[in-house]
Amino acid sequence: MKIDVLTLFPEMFHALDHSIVGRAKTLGQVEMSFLNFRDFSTNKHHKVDDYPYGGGAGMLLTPQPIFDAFHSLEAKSPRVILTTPTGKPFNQRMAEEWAKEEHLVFLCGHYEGFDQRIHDELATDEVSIGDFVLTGGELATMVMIDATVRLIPDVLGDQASHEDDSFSTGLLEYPHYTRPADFRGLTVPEVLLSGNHARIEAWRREQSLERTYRRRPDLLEHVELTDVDKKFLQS
Ligand code: 6GU
Repeated sequence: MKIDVLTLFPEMFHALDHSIVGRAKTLGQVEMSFLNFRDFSTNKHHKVDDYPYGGGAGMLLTPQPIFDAFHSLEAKSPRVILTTPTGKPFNQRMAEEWAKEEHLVFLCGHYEGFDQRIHDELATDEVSIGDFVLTGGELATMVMIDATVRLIPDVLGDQASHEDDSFSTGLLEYPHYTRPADFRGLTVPEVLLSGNHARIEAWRREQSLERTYRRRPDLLEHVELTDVDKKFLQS
């Protein structure tokens, strides 16, 4: 996969040189480039923003530097993701779809956002990472790159490790425990030590259901519940 990021702060993206995304870069499973669109400004002071027509607070990113930076990319038919708090909320489904793409381009917003012509002419997707306002789209872009790259086949060593992820099943994940079985009197639920795989599976399903019911009841609307699930939730 190729990922191009248009940003005023390319240095921020060194965070992606670490951990699983860093390894994917080293192994050549994903290739990333970070382009500072300020370098494309034809303004003598390299200005990239201007006042909004009609008045109002704040400055807007002006079209010229972003259009020219975008058109400098070798982009056949990329998905172009514009970061904005007014976008569609990012979720695991989108990460799964994006992980299948050959080329992603991220446009990182700043100030009060982009001139609308950038949205209209360049973006294929307008995305937010949640109901809060960030100072810029860089951290949001890193969040989305991380969530997407780990789903590229072979990036996670053990393929099974994301099939059970929270949200992949539609429910939140159940609690996990590792050794020791007794840590300073804090013990692991007995069922997990039982070796009884049917009991363990049933316990995990119940824990997922209960956690989802308490923390994210909105998710339960979209999950196929078995009769056993429904009986448990009514208990
Ligand atoms: Cl994608 N950008 C900005 N600036 N703020 C956000 C966001 C994105 N998602 C949530 N808040």
